[in-house]
Amino acid sequence: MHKVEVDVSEDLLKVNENLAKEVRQHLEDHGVRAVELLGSIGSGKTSIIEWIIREHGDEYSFAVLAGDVVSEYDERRFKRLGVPVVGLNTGRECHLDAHMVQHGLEHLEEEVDLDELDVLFIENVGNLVCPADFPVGAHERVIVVSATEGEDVVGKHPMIIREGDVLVINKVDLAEPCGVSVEKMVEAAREINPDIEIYRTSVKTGEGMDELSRRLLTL
Ligand SMILES: Nc1nc2c(ncn2[C@@H]2O[C@H](COP(=O)(O)OP(=O)(O)O)[C@@H](O)[C@H]2O)c(=O)[nH]1
Ligand SMILES: [Mg+2]
Repeated sequence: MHKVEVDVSEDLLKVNENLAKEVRQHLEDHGVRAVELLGSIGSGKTSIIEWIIREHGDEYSFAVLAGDVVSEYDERRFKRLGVPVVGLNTGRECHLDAHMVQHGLEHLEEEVDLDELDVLFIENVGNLVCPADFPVGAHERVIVVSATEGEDVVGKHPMIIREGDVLVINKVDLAEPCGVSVEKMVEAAREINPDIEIYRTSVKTGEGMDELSRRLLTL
């Protein structure tokens, strides 16, 4: 069997990396901490952000950049929480890039003064492959997988696991009915990236959510 590997142009990656640094600097100039969530569609990214905003909206000032290929579902969900949100539709692209985030921030700044924000959540497009090479300037890259995706989901996506600061294994309430061992997912992740910090959560039951929030909101 032939294996064909496709390299994304190094120039393109370099341009993105430089823009990501600019985004990060701009956010830091205004004292904003940015947390990016990456993972498959349905893993629970929006639910996790919603939970944190509901629980901590009194203590912190939040805003969201909601990435999606075409739809506005998530943008509407965040709007219902009353936080400033900008939707970023990528069209045919399967990931956000720093350029899009820079534009998103310009729109956000029409709505809110960055100096008044504490935390910016960036929800990337639902995909565990494409975003790996495209940092967007966030302080933390949080990979969200769910127990319902099966034990192999971690081992099948080593590139993104290597890029992550934090791994969330969500929907642990459904691990048993799905016959999935969360511990095997943890082991697979540790093998790929021994430094990644791992949280086991259920947005449904609240399990692990306080610990995760504390970690993500540490300023
Ligand atoms: N049982 C269970 N369902 C969850 C959990 N987290 C999210 N969901 C559900 O999974 C679906 C997809 O969640 P969503 O946050 O939209 O995923 P996203 O595509 O990653 O943003 C929704 O119906 C959520 O209610 C969880 O921990 N347990
Ligand atoms: Mg979502």
